[in-house]
Amino acid sequence: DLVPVRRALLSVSDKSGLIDFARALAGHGVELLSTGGTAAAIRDAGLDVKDVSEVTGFPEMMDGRVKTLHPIVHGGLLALRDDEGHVGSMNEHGIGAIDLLVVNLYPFEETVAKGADYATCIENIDIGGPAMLRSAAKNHQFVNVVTDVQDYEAVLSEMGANEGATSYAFRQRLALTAYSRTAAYDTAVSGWMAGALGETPRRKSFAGTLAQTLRYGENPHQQAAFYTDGSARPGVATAQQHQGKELSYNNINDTDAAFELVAEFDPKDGPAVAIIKHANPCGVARGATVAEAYQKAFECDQTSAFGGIIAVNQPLDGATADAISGIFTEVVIAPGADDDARAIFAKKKNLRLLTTDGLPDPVAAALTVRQVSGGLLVQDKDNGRIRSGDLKVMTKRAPTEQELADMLFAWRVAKHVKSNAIVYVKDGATVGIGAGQMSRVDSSRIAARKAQDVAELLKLTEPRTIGSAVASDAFFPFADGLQTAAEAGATALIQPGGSMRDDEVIAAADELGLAMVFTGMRHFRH
Ligand code: 93A
Repeated sequence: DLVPVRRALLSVSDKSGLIDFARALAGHGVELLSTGGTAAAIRDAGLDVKDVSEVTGFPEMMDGRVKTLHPIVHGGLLALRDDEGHVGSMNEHGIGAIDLLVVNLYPFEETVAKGADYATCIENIDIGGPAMLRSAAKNHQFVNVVTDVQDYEAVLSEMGANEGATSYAFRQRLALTAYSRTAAYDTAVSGWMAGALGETPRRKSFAGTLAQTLRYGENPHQQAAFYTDGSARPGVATAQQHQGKELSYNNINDTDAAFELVAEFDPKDGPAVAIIKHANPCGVARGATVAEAYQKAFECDQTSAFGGIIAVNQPLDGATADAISGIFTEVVIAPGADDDARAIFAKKKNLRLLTTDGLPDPVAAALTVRQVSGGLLVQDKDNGRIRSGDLKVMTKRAPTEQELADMLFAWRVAKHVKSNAIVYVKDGATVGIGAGQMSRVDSSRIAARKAQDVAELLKLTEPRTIGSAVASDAFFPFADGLQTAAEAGATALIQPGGSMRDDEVIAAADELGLAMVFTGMRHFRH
């Protein structure tokens, strides 16, 4: 199954490593064919190379849109060398076999990431390149296809070990790489197009581009990797890391949760900070300054905040960096950091600082995917938003303005807390969060208990749940969850409503003098 490499076609946008590779191929006596820019680079290096246009008898035309789309090229890639009919066609039409194809594509993903305009993105959709990759990969019985610059070395060592030939198994692996690349490329194009049209990507497959092989997964015995989907949205995938070791699987997951949550708070309405542990918030707050917002978020549950992940909705300054440096923090992510903040964090070697060009858009259309045995569950991302006008007051007492503001704040946070989620908020800061319990009343109790612990720790005269607003991600099936909240001192309650026993729950709220509103929308997060 060894096939000698005699003739190669090279057409690459990323020209790194090209000359060394071409020179080594020439050293094996391989004839080189190439397209415009690639041929020029090879020729400049003093190597012999033939232009594809000379071979096809057609010039490159239409601004390069048509340069390799020709039967002489595709016939040379696709012909079965051991088939009489195929060989006959080659002879009849003057088609020479191409044994090695070296192609990397127009940098579509990079063009999108740079924020290029629509026409520029379109022009950077490579057509001829993927067509050749697919032809060569299909014919891997005879043809070698290389699309990853990292594989140049492997090709040379394979040829070196086999007197200029390659094995079938080797060509199979190259073909797999090529098809993975064309699949990811088309995924990037369709994802971009869906974004440009404001639609949800209609993807059947969620193949991404390998961005990073991770040291391990959720646990050290699990292997893991991070794939990007080609969308250029601000977030953990596109963030710039300034310092510290590589992010881990859990870091990436938690950083994403933190940044998505804090993005719920428009920077125009003032600074907000979220602290995340195990993908759940342990403190979220607004403040007059970023530093104040951090302090308030931290005080929600300073025990849990240790080793947490912090997300901010505005650029970091020195005062905030100083405050954050008080305890061990894994990751800080923000849409920018000034020189003071950078200098202060630079002294914290283990802290990873990530900055982005903006915030995630909490109401953008997107898909979420989860794997189950035998399949994938796909749904629209929860980008539901409730405004004060959507709320229905269900109790005799209407909420005060402060209660209303705190309810809406609690509701936005609750969307990012694992169900059953209960969130107490007072004066624009969470003061108790209950997450991930199998019963709603337990979440309510845990949140109140946390607030009690904090009151003791901070030596407050009373827990801050007194006079707080409380949000529940789904309806209270019974009055007991609400009674627990009232016992903790909550005076206002926001929940979807829709329980069979809503009447009972409303009556209990009235009896306790609570103000309760229904959102009509649920925020399960399982
Ligand atoms: O515009 S194209 O889709 N039309 C083609 O026929 C074609 N053939 C190769 N782009 C095409 N290519 C791409 O050109 C290759 O995939 C490669 O990325 C690039 C190399 O161009 P040059 O050799 O001129 O630098």
